[in-house]
Amino acid sequence: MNDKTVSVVGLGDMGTALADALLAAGHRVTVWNRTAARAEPLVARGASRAETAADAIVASQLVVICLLDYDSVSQVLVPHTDVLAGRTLVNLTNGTPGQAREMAAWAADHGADYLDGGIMAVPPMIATPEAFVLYSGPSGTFETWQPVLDAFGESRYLGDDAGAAALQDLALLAGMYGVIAGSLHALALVRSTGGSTREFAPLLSKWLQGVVTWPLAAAEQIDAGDYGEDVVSNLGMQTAGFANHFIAAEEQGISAELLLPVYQLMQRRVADGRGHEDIVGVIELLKR
Ligand code: FVH
Repeated sequence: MNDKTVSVVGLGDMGTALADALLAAGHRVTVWNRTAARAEPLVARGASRAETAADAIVASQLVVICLLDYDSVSQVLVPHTDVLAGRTLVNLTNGTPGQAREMAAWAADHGADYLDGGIMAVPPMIATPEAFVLYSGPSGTFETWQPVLDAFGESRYLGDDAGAAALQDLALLAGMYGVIAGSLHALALVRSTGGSTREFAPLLSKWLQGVVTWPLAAAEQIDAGDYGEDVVSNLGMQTAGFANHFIAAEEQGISAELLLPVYQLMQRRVADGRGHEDIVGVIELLKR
């Protein structure tokens, strides 16, 4: 075992990128993947292949795990509880806050330190300035391993609640999927005319640049619990205009199903007498 040795368990697109980043940073890297052949390119680039997941865990004090989902993490780790003591597991598999907290408690039961993480990058972005990775778990564990983890991109520590990284990961992805959903509708509408989406896309992109700061002002209102009185571009006006999306979609022969849930919430808020407020107030309907 060596300070500079890191094990990577899971060599899909992301695990491979992580292992490559560690190699590039000068670490000795031991890799394991269920389908052994996926380790071969990394071995050619200098990694050592572990025959079993247990061998990979034993090989390094720091074990980075990047598998498809938490079920696969359990399937890989649970048979090897006897070799976990003294190791630090950094689980970068996408999951929920609850799954992360459960995994952290399970790891502690077996004598392992645990950090959960959310990778905010696609594989080609790993080890570039655009990549950032969210981490949560014990601060001492993060501080110990941050110099190694920085190889993946900017490391952002969110506190000792193991679920914090998964929560913010999912929150950021939700924002992304909202933009994707709206953009898909926009592009479908343009395509329905027989027009070129390629010609339209730069205009859509320019329009969206103006929307990227929207969460900053929205957050101010949410924290204050104040959605304004008789605001400009109020919810009532926006809801009246929103109906045109459905009429236009019908006229153009496309489905408006990506927009329907937002419209229904806007209508409910107006029905609650909040039409004079900002659209941000719709967030109150998302409480359960
Ligand atoms: N790729 C991306 O754009 C995103 C970026 C943000 C973070 N995500 C999350 O990263 C996790 C891994 O994603 P990935 O891109 O590496 O995914 P795949 O290329 O599909 O590789 C999946 C690996 O998981 C292994 N695996 C699946 N099931 C099992 C199992 N039951 N037992 C053991 N290993 C399993 C699979 O092995 P194999 O099929 O090659 O044998 C791959 O190593 C993921 O949470 C993303 O949400 C990526």
